[in-house]
Amino acid sequence: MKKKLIVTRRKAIISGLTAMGGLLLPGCKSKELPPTYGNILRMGDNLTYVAHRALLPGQALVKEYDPRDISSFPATGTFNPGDSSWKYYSEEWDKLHKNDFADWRLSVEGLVAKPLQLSLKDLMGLPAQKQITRHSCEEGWTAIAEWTGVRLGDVLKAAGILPKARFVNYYAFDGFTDSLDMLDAFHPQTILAYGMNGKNLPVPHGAPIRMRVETQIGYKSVKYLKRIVVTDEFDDFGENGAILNGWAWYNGI
Ligand SMILES: Nc1nc2c(c(=O)[nH]1)N[C@H]1C(S)=C(S)[C@@H](COP(=O)(O)O)O[C@H]1N2
Ligand SMILES: [Mo]
Repeated sequence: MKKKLIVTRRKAIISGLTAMGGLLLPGCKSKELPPTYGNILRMGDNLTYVAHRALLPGQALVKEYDPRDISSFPATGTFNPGDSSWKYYSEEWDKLHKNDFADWRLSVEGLVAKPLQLSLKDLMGLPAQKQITRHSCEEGWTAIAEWTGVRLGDVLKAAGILPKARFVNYYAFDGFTDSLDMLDAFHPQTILAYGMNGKNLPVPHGAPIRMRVETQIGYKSVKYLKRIVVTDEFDDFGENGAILNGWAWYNGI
């Protein structure tokens, strides 16, 4: 009897999902579903993505905090790409670091009218934005910090993204790679951060520049940025990406 109930319930869930898919699909352009749609193991991602996109206005802001809420902030994952005993050691980053990142450039390329090579000075010359937000790591901890940077959207506008563009891929010196759809890339709180709590971004937290994606879980905020590529095609980035490491591509908070 109990078993039957479970079966029935599962059927209900499945038909619920199908109904929801049916409801959403007819008028649904592919951009209203995550690129991981169709993978049965990733059904949960589809629901989070669709629910967030349907229920929240695209540009809803995340909560910002008071300076007195700023907390201690552990560094995780890679915390020094210049450590040659580390498996993600980057000689390139190490050299740039030793010269105070004077030669560091952020490459913005792909489906853009004008590819850019931005120095730290170039980025700091764009309108700056400060925000005190909570970071949530998939491992269960959270921390609050003040970030200073430029809107990713401003950089993309400066490069002139082409109409076909659908994703913004970003690559780090330690191999970390991820992507955002256009809604999150142009979210007003998605910034390229060069400052943390009023100081230059410290090495453990991603110097010289990290992504801050305040609308999603911590691992989307990739540190040690090197390259941004605008594209019209989803890439899971193999073992450098979230999916193969068991994480969701979309993980809205
Ligand atoms: N390049 C790079 N970015 C990264 C990581 C990493 O290991 N390398 N770890 C991610 C994870 S899982 C989290 S929770 C945050 C941690 O940021 P923090 O080290 O500033 O606390 O960075 C994210 N970005
Ligand atoms: Mo994390």
